[in-house]
Amino acid sequence: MTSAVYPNDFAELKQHYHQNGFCILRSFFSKDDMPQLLYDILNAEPSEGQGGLSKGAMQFRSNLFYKSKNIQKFITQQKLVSLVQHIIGHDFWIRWDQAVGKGPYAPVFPWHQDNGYNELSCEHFQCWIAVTKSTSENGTIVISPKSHLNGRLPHTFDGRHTCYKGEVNHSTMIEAEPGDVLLFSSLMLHKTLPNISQSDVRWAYVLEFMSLNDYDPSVPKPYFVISKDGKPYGAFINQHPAKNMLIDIAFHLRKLMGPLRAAFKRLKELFHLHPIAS
Ligand SMILES: O=C(O)CCC(=O)C(=O)O
Repeated sequence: MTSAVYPNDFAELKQHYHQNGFCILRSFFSKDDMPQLLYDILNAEPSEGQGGLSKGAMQFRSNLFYKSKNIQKFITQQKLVSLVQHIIGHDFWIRWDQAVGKGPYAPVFPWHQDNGYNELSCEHFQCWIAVTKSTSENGTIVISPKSHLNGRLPHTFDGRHTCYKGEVNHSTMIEAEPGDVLLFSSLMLHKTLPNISQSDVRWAYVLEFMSLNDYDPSVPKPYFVISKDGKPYGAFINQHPAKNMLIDIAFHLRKLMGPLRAAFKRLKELFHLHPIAS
């Protein structure tokens, strides 16, 4: 089933987004522009290698905007800025981008919130662009409307993936044509289906926008600003206006806690396996 929402105006779009956690804009980009976008995606040099989340025929190409002028131009175009500012506000930057290709036999990408991956407490705004046709057979996206209202949910690690293993009350599969856009909250539960087609490769390009009032300590400088005062900005800055030393310290402590916890767990296991004789 495909859920379609065609907001008549931006106020309606904003209301729908906040109530349901998403909105869909059909044919937001021209279908004819998508082959060029795919070309730019495939020719951009990822800043984080080929993407640690790649698995089988599912490939991630991340942080493309850092080095590709064509991608920078695409993500700062007026049309996109005008749309997104109605949801986020006039000033926003991009914390992450990733293109995800799913070839035949690509596995499911399990239920998660994007905050489950980055463990941020603030919500950010995901712009999922169907670069190619996205169908139930070739691994399209499935969302759980209104799940963003539950806040950040507990996630567990599954290899390099982070998954939500709890119950998902209802879900909506979004099939899309090239150029369609799904805007959704980073707190929205979503997953992608396995690609069960024989030869179809599905590509989506995901932009993760964040208000300039919010800061992500995991993102190193420089920061690429998309919109300032509601106008396309398209330049890197070295000083993030919301940078906060306390957030930085908390982030680094939390990063340390992971390996420490694992070491304690290992010690506990060893202790139980080899109890000290009294
Ligand atoms: O493969 C996709 O279309 C989206 C992948 C995804 O779930 C994500 O970027 O968070």
